[in-house]
Amino acid sequence: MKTRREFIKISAVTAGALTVMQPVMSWSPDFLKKDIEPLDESKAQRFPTFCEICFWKCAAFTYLNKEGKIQKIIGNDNDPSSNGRLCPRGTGGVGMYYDDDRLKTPLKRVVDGEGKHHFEPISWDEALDTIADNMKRIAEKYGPESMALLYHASSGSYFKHLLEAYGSHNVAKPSYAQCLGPREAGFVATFGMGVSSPEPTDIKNTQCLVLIGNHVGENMHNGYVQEVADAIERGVSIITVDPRFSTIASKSKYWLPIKPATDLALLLSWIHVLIYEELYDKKYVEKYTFGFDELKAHVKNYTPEWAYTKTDIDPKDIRNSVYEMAKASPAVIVHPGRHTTWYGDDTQRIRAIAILNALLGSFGKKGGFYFAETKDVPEFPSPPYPHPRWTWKEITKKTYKSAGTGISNDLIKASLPENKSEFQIKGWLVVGTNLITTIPDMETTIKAIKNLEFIAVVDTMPMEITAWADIVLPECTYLERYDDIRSLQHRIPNIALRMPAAEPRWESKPGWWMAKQLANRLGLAEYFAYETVEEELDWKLKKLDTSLEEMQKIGVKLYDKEKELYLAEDEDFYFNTDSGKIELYSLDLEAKGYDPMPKYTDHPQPDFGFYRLNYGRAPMHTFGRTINNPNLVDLMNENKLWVNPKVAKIWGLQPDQEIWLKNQDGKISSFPIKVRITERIRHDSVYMVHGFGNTEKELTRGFGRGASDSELITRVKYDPIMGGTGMRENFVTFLLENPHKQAAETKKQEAIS
Ligand SMILES: Nc1nc2c(c(=O)[nH]1)N[C@H]1C(S)=C(S)[C@@H](COP(=O)(O)OP(=O)(O)OC[C@H]3O[C@@H](n4cnc5c(=O)[nH]c(N)nc54)[C@H](O)[C@@H]3O)O[C@H]1N2
Ligand SMILES: Nc1nc2c(c(=O)[nH]1)N[C@H]1C(S)=C(S)[C@@H](COP(=O)(O)OP(=O)(O)OC[C@H]3O[C@@H](n4cnc5c(=O)[nH]c(N)nc54)[C@H](O)[C@@H]3O)O[C@H]1N2
Ligand code: SF4
Ligand SMILES: [Mo]
Repeated sequence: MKTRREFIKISAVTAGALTVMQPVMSWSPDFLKKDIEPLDESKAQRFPTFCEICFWKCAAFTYLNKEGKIQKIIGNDNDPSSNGRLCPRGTGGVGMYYDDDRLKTPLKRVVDGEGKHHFEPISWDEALDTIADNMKRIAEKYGPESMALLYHASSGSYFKHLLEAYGSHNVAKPSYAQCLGPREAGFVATFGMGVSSPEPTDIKNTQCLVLIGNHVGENMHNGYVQEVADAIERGVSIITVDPRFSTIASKSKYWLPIKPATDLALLLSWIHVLIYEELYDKKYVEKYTFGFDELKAHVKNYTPEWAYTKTDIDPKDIRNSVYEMAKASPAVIVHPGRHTTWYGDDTQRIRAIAILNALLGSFGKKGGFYFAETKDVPEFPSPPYPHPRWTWKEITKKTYKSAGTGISNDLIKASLPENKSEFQIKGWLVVGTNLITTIPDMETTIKAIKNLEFIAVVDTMPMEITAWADIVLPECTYLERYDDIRSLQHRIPNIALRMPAAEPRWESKPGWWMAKQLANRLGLAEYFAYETVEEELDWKLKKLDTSLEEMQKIGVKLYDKEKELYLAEDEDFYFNTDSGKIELYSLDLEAKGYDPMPKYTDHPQPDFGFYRLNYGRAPMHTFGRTINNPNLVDLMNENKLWVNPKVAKIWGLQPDQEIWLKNQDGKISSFPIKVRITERIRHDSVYMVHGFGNTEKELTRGFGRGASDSELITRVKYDPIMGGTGMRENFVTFLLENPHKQAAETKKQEAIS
């Protein structure tokens, strides 16, 4: 087995890889010391869990020390998602439990005579009664459909059940329209099935991995990083397309520093070369695909020479990189990415990626994409849900015909005062999503909130979103609670249990308990017909050939496979599309009035003196949810702005100089950000890690640290097919003096005169 040090090697670019490179991050020796603090596992008490620091949900055990206090979280060896190893954030999850800035009691917003508000602690009874009363009132006045749930925490599943029992299906997660929605829509249109999570990419067996803006190593999805680290060791050809010299770019055979927003040109030219140089998998294409001739005619003029004029990538590199893929075919993966809401034409970009995989014969083949399996978890018996008069589909599906789930930004729009349609949202339940920084164009989100009749927020921390709540409910952390059973797709079907390792601190409570309490108050008790969550889980686990007692010991259970991982030679296979084949030409998109094949369109580029705002992940943080975590703040406590040396010279910027940013719409960052001068970013862009620049003063470690990309994302490019919010068409310029000081002084002057 690999040591932790080997595992994290991929995140720290080794010295000498390239002289222009600095380590992406230096793995603090302190962190490693903390990590190898002696723990006698044989004596320690341990409780199974799965991690909530990101959505990979690695299974682990929480260990208590001799005093019975939580000391450490260690990966569960039987978990296919983590293979017994956690990423630094997962290990640092303990800090979430010990964070004294946590929400401690239910709170209510109190507005004084001058219109100023503050929060007052209240009892659980008062908090739950207030929420239930408001939900009843909204149901009577407008119908239960006018209540929406926006969630992104595991406990959200209990609230979803509550809302559906109450009569509303207006439920959305930011992981769709702000994240992986375009990828799912693009794969569904091509293969008749989405990608889902964890991505069923057969990296273990691949010979060529193509990453398009997918910055694995900074994006720390655990099992994925492990497989890529192994692939690097095996000498697999990696082709990285990224305007930024990312960690993985430094490990790649080809780094194609693409001009931002032009990926579709590159993808179409790759398709052109595969077809016109007859390098595609002819047998596979003939057997499984539909629309090859149309595709061939469509890409006729998309030559590498044409793509060069769009992408800045040398036609020689375009050809050589696609020859590399063809050589490896079918053991090649053109990775679909995960956060794919970039420029608005994102479903079509992913379509091009899907088409490339089809031409390379990699879908359903060893070293390409495997067929993943998921264990179905039975529902605890409860009455059928009432039939809602309308759902998110009425709001979303007329415009975004291929939307696969509810869309958070559409539910937000349906809450605006200017929405005069019959489909109006009047109240929100928000569970574990910091909507203010998560949904682009925060002013619209705030305007919607101001128009709501009621908003309750369930969170663990005081965050930007909790500041807008009428009622705040403090959830205990994942280390202090049960949650629904984790069932993830994988090579092997598997389930995992989360159970508490400690009592909830202060008055915090688990989400399932809150949902059940609300159900009681709403007359929906029969939907939660168990005394304790242990009873509910045990019932489900017994149907899954195990029990709560057994799962409390093992944490993860693996099941026999029922499906083959790959297509057999010449196997007939029905794809769930209109033609029953892999659609290079999409009949469904055509019928809905969209382009059946992806077309290239130019996107705006920044004006003189402006730079494209690019953002991404850092290995030791997850969005804004970790920026106050004492363990993780130790590793990185602010973000910096990556600026190309040429640009720095024009502006006379020095390393670590603090500057403010102003975007194309005049929006100015609340806080300054330090400059990091590096060749690793193109001259037309700047880059920062998302999640910093928090404006919540109660966060003693997170407040005002670095700058927030979210504040500067005021322009949104909606994907016409599935409604995703393209966020990468925002441009910023630099302010070298504190603009807020100037503004304050002007105000003072005006007051005096
Ligand atoms: N500007 C910008 N916007 C983005 C992105 C970006 O890179 N830049 N990324 C997009 C992507 S890919 C995604 S997936 C989304 C993510 O969007 P979110 O999941 O909303 O992101 P976070 O900022 O982590 O907010 C999580 C919230 O949940 C709370 N929380 C943490 N644990 C728990 C828990 O156990 N229970 C409860 N009740 N609450 C909890 C945290 O305190 C925090 O308030 O953001 C999207 N939006
Ligand atoms: N440590 C850590 N890991 C995480 C997360 C986290 O918060 N922290 N979040 C998880 C989640 S929810 C998600 S969705 C994933 C997201 O992870 P990815 O899917 O990898 O993220 P993206 O934001 O799409 O990719 C960011 C990269 O795209 C590049 N890029 C920007 N513009 C362009 C362009 O026009 N073309 C190309 N080709 N590249 C471009 C940026 O330079 C950057 O390297 O990460 C996951 N993993
Ligand atoms: S990848 Fe890291 S943060 Fe995400 S679930 Fe796994 S251990 Fe937790
Ligand atoms: Mo995401």
